[in-house]
Amino acid sequence: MTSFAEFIQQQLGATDRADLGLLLNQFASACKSIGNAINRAAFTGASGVSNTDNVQGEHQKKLDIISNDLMIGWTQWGGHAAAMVSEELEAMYSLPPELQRGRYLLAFDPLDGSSNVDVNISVGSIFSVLLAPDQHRAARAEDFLQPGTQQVAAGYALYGPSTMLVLTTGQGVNGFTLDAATGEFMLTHPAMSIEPETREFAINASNMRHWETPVQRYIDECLAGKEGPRGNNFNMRWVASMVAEVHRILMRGGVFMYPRDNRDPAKPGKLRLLYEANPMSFIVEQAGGASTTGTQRILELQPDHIHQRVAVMLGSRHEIERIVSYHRT
Ligand code: AHM
Ligand code: MG
Repeated sequence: MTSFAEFIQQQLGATDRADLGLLLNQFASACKSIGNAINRAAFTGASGVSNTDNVQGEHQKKLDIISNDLMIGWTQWGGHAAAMVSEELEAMYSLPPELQRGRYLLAFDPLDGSSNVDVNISVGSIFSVLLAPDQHRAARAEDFLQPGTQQVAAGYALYGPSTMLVLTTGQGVNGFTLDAATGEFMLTHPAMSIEPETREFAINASNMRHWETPVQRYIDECLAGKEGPRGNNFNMRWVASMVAEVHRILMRGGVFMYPRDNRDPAKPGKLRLLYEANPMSFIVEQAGGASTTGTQRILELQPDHIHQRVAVMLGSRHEIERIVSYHRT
């Protein structure tokens, strides 16, 4: 079986992106450490909330902060990172001056789905890698405002019944499972692909009364089942961890939606473009799925803020095409 390090070496070692391979190994180490911190939280006092809020005004969990520190700690020392943006940090993170800088901009959500962490339900980490536009000067926050099509790598770790790392460098999607006996991620899910058809959807239905008409129509038709216009029964799942939902979709198809709604026109959805929607959209598209706001391909959006939010609808291609068509009418 191929290890993550071997796989990366085979994919990037002989290219002009060998340094990206080294950076990706550091992400893998960070994810192992975060998984360990989650596993051991009940013993180490790392469960529960901290006394701080993040930039989104959300209460931080202690594990949010620990995961953020681990992600920065592992990825900053190897000489490949130029700067970082994290869900947990308001401003761009610049590397300490004594550390060597590289050419990659890292954006991450170190602990996604953290409302689930204290109830022992799957959570994850998400990361996106861009190239710094000008490597001769220090990186700036504006450098991160590149469309998702510019990503050179994206991945997530899923801390579930087993710990997995799923990665794309633009050459398909591959999944690795952590072998606890050796501490290595091993290639267990090569060339992952998303079924174009599905009868399973994921949406937080408690927001139903706020949805816009096309989303309401799509879900109504799914719920109408065999007797409705779709002529099929649909199943619903909602983990409230995007990583777990996207992973399920990679494994057996499905649609995940966190749409914008009518509550606050200034708030275009809940999820963040740079470190949630873009990396997940890159992975989903590389696996043959599709990803949209309802009206635009997510990967083509021009970001205007590092913590920008966006509506997200992704998964099985034929269903996403249907949802897009409902937004046109
Ligand atoms: P987080 O990054 O603060 O954990 O928020 C993102 C998460 C996603 O993983 C998940 O899809 C969504 O928020 C769940 O939202 P809700 O609590 O509305 O169900
Ligand atoms: Mg998140």
